[in-house]
Amino acid sequence: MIWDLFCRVIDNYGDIGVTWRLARQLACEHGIAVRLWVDDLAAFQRLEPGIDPRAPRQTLAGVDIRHWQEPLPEVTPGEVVIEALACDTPADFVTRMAAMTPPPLWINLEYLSAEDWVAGVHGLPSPHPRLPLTKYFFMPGYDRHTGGLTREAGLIFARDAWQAAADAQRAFWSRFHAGTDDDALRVSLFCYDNAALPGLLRTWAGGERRIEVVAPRGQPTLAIARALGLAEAPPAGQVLTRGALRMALPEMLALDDYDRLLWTCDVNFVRGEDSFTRAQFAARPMVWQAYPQTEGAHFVKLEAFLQRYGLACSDAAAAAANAELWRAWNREGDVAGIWSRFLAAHATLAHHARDWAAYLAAQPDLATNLLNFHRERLKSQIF
Ligand code: TRH
Repeated sequence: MIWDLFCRVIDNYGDIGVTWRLARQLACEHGIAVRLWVDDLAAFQRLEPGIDPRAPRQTLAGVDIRHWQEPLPEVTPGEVVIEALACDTPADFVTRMAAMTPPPLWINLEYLSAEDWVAGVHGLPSPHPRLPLTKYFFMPGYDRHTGGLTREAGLIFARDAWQAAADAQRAFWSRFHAGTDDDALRVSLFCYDNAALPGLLRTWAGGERRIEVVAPRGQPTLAIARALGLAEAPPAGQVLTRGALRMALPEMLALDDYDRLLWTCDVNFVRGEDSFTRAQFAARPMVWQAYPQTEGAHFVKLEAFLQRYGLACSDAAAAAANAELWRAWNREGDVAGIWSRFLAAHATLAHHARDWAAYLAAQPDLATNLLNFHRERLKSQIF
């Protein structure tokens, strides 16, 4: 059985991060022959150093990876065709799909949101205006009425083993902070350019507790360097020290190392979709910056998640401190006083983060839900 996955990198890394995780899991855990079409192999290589950005075709982790350039080669579409994150399947491929009997199951894998309407749209059919084809909305989400979240079979076990192995964590952390202080607060920082950043760094530098930060290079690196008084970003590997703050700005980590980073930290600043999801499974307090959208649509997404996350928290004061920091961070306001309230609630928030990860892990994952969706359609012969 072949599945075709299409991924267009619109910007940043979430598109390929989400799609690659799913492709890899379908191939490795479910034995599916996955053909992954990606338009930007250079972006892919940042997350997976094993990728050759010049190769039109290569295999990694059992996935047949194709550089998406049109016209596509003359291949017969697979049994399932997924357009990830609402990218459009190429028109000639769609024509080929319509000529098959039965046609492939065609899925539009949408962006993740905690909003209530998501469950109502999940699984809905959208008939093609001209061809005998139907596309189905597949909505990732946070409850059993949605498509769920990507979660590899060994993820929770690997996280727990890592979080129990203090030596492995220390060795890993020493890659960024040589001579690490075991009492320091470990923080990962991955965000968009954010006007609240200089204030946050000042707060950290002026605080009583030593803070060791790892901020993989990307959009905010220059802003971080400037906030710390430099004209340019320092070479990767250099650690900047200001008061209680030690800031490492390494190259972007490979995808699996990024998980280890999240599992190691006391607080994870994450953004977009995939790092946010992984931080939830890391079961540590986190601060999310939603992908900025026009007309403030991201604030709606923020509130929808905060609502679910807050309701699940048994300590209202801790949930409020968390929400206050997330709101200020997303609205790019002053976070100085708010950070200390968040930190004061850290132990409770750490408990809550564990409970939340366990709640998510008790639900079927996205790949399993996709397979079940396909199986149901095979049984009923409805495509
Ligand atoms: O890069 P992003 O901002 O991606 C965004 C969002 O997905 C957004 O919803 C979408 O509309 C837009 O892309 C097009 O943030 P995100 O989703 O967290 O993706 C980052 C990926 O990079 C994720 O898969 C984790 C990975 N990553 C690493 O592999 N190594 C690293 O060092 C870091 C910081 C991230």
